[in-house]
Amino acid sequence: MSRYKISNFEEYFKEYKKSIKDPKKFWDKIASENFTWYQEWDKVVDFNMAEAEIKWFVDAKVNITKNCIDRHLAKKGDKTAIIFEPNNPDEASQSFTYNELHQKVSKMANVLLSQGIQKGDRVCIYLPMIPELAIATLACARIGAIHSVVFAGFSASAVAARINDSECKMVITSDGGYRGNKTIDLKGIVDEALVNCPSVEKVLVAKRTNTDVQMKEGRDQWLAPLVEKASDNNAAEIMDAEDPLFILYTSGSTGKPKGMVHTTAGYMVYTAYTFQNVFNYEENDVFWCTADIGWITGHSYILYGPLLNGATTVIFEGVPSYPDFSRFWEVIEKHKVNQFYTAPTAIRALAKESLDYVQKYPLSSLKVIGSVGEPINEEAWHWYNDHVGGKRCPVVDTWWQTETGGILISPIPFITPTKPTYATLPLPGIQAVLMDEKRNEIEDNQVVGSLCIKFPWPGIARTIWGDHKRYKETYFSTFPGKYFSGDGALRDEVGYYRITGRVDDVIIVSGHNLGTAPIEDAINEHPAVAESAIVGFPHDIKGNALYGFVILKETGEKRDKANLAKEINQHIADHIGPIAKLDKIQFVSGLPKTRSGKIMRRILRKIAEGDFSNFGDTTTLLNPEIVDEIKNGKI
Ligand code: 7RM
Repeated sequence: MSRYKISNFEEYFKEYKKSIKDPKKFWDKIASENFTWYQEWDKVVDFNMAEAEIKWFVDAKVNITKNCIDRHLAKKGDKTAIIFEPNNPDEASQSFTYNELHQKVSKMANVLLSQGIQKGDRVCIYLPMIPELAIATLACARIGAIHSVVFAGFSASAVAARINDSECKMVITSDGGYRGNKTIDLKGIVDEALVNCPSVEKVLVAKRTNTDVQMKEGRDQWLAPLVEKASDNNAAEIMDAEDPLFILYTSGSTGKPKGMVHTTAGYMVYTAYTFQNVFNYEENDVFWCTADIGWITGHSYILYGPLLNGATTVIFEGVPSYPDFSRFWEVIEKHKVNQFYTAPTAIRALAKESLDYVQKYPLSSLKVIGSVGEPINEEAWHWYNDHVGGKRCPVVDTWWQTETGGILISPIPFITPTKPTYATLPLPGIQAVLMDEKRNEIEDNQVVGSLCIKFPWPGIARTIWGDHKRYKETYFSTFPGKYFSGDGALRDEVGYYRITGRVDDVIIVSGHNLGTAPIEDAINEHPAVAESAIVGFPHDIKGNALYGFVILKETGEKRDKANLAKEINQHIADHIGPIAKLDKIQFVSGLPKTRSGKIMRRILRKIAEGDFSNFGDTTTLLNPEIVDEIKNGKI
């Protein structure tokens, strides 16, 4: 499974050129050499970007779980597939070999079939980060049911909206879940959601917390007895390459959540290829991605990417701050993790705490460390590189989206020289371009443009469930013929990309187009600052002015705020230029964040504008209480 591995920088350029010159040939070779197919394709790709119609490996037949599991059994049936690390460090961790995973997924697949689930049916999975989550997800894929995993932190109304949008027939949940020192009543939330979900016929309930829950007669069943009775013999369903594999909802800043649909073969090929190359996975390595399987990062790089490569992948139930801020480092040490993949929001939160937490652990098993989800600011990058990676592990700053299925822009470790705040170069097969407002391709360096991809890649989502028109309008209409990511980026003189934030968040000050990330980066460089977010607000002369929300480190808390504000502005003037100075600076104790850790700038913008009337959909906020604090402190 390492036939598609890139081994030096020259080879990267060679592969990249080949992939652009003849994408069909490039993906054809990767797909045919590295997977098990029931039947190969007639055509590698068929597409019409204007209509947002994309098909890969046309007419091929495949089952992704055959490739994730069965294919490895002959040679590595006894290798550990999954390590489960519980929320509470006093509870024993568990591990499952590929043989055991095969048995569990087969049994679960038979349970689903016996409960009337058929190919094409939608199954909502609302589980904490326990082994059953991985097993249920793979079991759906095995029988061709479309999984819709909903992050187990969402509220009843958010769950109901997602279930109804895709008319799920079944919900798989648990009695409860642990997260840090909290216990979450998942079954209660499901019961509340299902009052308004007519499509759901059955609910299967895993046991985790042993909480007393209500079981609705005729609808709800405990999972364990069903699994126990089920046969472990399951012939995987033969799927068409373009049969939907899953739906995953992404909130976006406006409108109802979009059910992104990923299909079988393209997603399989793309996640496997990118996992291998971006993390330089080597046999016997232990890979840990700290995301939740409820997000695309978990789908692609906890489950599918690692398992397709026969890797050992860690499923972590807990949070970075429980029982204390050393938990990540303790788990790395305990399981001798080799590749570690997390988000800037976690890195910044941990960097705020005492260095003792991280320095207690040698972390010498680490080889590659990754970042995803937001732009990683320079200070956080260095902290991660110095204190976690010990300056020996390449930092892979990976840019991608729910819609892209897998990583599109990232360094290849030990090959691409890294540069803080730059996601660096597009992976082979990815034709990235920057577009200006006049819809022309930008050739210059250091100009913010809209980041687009001008040729399809196998992992791209194919549609929005039930709303192809919205899919086409959102991603393929702004720049006709191209996929528009919604993100802004800069390109340097060697062609490295730096993501500057969502283009909706770009602020034009006196005619200058400044991304949010580079300015926040400069603010965060101030020694007293832990984190920041900037937004624009209307200004008579400049058009827009900048409003900064700043979280201080403990040292900063003790200082005179007026002086600090001056220093921060001086800092910005020195690092970017006086043009980027903030008109207003408000010190806050936190920033409104989505449950996946991204700053919700939309709310900050409203506050900066003094418009407290309607903050839009705030159900995906992790910390709604912070909104009032910020509102009340507005300057
Ligand atoms: C994987 C994921 C997608 C949005 C995307 C960006 C932002 C993600 C980076 C990043 C700068 C990165 N999927 N984003 N990775 N920005 N550098 N390395 O996060 O659908 O939940 O979010 O996240 O704005 O469009 S997502």
